[in-house]
Amino acid sequence: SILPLPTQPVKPGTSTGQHFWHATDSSTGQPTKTLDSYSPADGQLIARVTLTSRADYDHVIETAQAAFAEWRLVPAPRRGEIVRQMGEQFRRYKRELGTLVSYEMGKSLQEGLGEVQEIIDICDFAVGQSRQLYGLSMHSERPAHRMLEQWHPLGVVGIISAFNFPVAVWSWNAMLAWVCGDVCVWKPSEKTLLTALACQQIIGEVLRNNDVPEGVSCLITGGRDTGEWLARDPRVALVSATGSTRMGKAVAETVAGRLGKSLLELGGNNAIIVSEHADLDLAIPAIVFGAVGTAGQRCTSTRRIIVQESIYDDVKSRLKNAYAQLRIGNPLDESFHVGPVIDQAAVQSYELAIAEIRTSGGQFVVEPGLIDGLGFESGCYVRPCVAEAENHWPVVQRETFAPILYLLKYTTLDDAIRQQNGVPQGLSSAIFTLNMREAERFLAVAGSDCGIANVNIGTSGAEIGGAFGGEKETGGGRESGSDAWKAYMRRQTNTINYGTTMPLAQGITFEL
Ligand code: UN1
Repeated sequence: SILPLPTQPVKPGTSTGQHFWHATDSSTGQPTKTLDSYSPADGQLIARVTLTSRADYDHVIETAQAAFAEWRLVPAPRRGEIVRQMGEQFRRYKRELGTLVSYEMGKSLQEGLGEVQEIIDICDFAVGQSRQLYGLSMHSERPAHRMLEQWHPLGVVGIISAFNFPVAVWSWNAMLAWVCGDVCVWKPSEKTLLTALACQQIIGEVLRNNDVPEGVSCLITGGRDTGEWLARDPRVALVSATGSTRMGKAVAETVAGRLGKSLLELGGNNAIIVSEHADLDLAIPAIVFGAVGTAGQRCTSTRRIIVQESIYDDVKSRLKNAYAQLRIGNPLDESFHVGPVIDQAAVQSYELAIAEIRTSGGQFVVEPGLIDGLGFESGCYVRPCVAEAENHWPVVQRETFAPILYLLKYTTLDDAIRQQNGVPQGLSSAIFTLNMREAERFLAVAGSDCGIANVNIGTSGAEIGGAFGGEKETGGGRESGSDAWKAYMRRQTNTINYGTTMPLAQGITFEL
């Protein structure tokens, strides 16, 4: 069920919600600002959330710093046990949270549930990781010396997350950061505040039951300014930011200006190469899910398909048929495949891109348009569309967060790979082929330049076990599985002399 509408403004705070519940700004005595959350599904106001003032922000960071001094001393496997209990909580509330994600963000209920499953999966992963924060040991060049490396936590980790995965991306960061011994300050997208508050509530019980110090899990709310506070703040050791390339560049520059660490997950412009050796019965559903899933608002959404010329017309007509079967409507109703985009601004950027495709000379294979009438009153429902385009067009080169798929043609595989790589972004990519040589060339050094490269599956829907992220304007960060945990820790190299002499490295002699 959907959480009831708040009768009182909902206010953010730290993990147990004991702090920062005042109705006035503590420094100025002025009433605090609030932000409204509307569902794009039906246009309803679903929450009114107090924004974090600068004074409250400073209090949050101080609380987080104090919590870090204690939390880092808790043995990592014990921290993992607490994350395990959080995973249990998310299992318990999967339906409720998945429903809220779907209602507040607009993705289909199936995808909302899938997002909560990603949280559960990363919790399980992090529990195991908590016993595997391995450092290497080395052989010293000096006698009676030992060398090793250890991984220590960083401190306060700032997490800036986007509306499109309002809870999963937070959990990739937070669950790993916690087992690593860090404390987290989360600034969710201002478009999906209620799901963020729900996550704090869901884990709050675990934090209280385990006497976790206040400040290990903090939530701050606000827009760009609030994100900038994190980026500028030398008390924040790592800023992990997910969102647009524009936002990421601003964060990266600011954080680099104080020589802080940043971890960036920015835009994608993901393509699928469809070879003449493809099994189209696999390729078509993968393309359609990749392009219309989350209404084209995943950073991994399929935005371009690059099709071998001999099968181009066949793929085009199959896509036309597949799109004709798409049902668009309220995301909570499981008979629909596609829900709304997040808000009116997203509708505008969809319309802008459509106009630009037309002026560039693009032909629509599946027509775009806004949907209105009964059930579509929010004004956020758009038709997923497919346009024949050329890779170099500016509109194709940029990431429009909407269900628009560009159809491109290729002759040779080299040409296909050139087009696939020929965009500023480098997140996800795929090839559909049953030809082993083609698949291997795509994955090889001169193949895809993306952080994710798949064979016979689509560009979206990565599993949490792999490192997630991409190159070029995608920002270079890696989150989630593999050894992504290292980004949340600092490496310390130790050399220990257990002998009775003081030899120097590199054979240098120094006698007194
Ligand atoms: C994102 O869009 O920011 O691979 C994350 C996927 C999801 C995560 C997407 N597991 O599509």
